[in-house]
Amino acid sequence: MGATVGKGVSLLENLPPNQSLHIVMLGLDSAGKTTVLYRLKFDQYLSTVPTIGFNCEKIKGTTGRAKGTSFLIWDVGGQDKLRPLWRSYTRCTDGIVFVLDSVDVERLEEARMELFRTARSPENSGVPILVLANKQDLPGAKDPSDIERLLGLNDLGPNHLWHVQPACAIIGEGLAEGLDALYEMILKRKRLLKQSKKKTR
Ligand code: G3D
Ligand code: MG
Repeated sequence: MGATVGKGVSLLENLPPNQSLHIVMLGLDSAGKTTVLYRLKFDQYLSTVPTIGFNCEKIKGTTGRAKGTSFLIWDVGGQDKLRPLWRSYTRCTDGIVFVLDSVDVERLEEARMELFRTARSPENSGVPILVLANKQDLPGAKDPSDIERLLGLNDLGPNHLWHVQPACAIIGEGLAEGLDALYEMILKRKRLLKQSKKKTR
């Protein structure tokens, strides 16, 4: 069966079985993105410095249906002067991880704006979003239902699948589950794309 890669065909549908899924990790500076990346990669806490540019690691899922699946995760610097770069990293991604500091209520609105800017850009249309509600170990951390409401995730509309996962990156809690939830959303999107293609045939 010679599949032709035509215009409008998603990258995902043509992905060979053992190739990595491309994931980009975004979020404001100091939300915990780099901590998440190295916790997933080395299963240990590594102290971080603010990321200038990006870090990239290949990670294997350890739980659920994502077990054994490879994810190539890009951790892009979150300082405001670096955010215009996000656009170039979010082309052709299979999923977005948006890391949030669950105690930083002062910057929640800023985080919401960046999340929506990313979600609404045409190249990210329909890309599933995992919101990692990080730093759940700290007193005053907002729980997932508060975060869902405060970020106004329902306003993302039916175009995006999303999920809020509580996490603590320094000990690694919630990270494998979050990756599995993202994988499930990626599979679901793939199914939906297939169905809608059949309908238009
Ligand atoms: P960034 O890559 O999103 O900019 P970093 O964020 O991974 O560099 O983390 C920023 C700070 O948050 C680091 O502390 C890191 O240890 C801390 N952090 C990350 N995840 C958690 C968490 O789950 N709980 C708590 N309590 N802290 C976390 P420092 O002190 O090095 O700036
Ligand atoms: Mg960083």
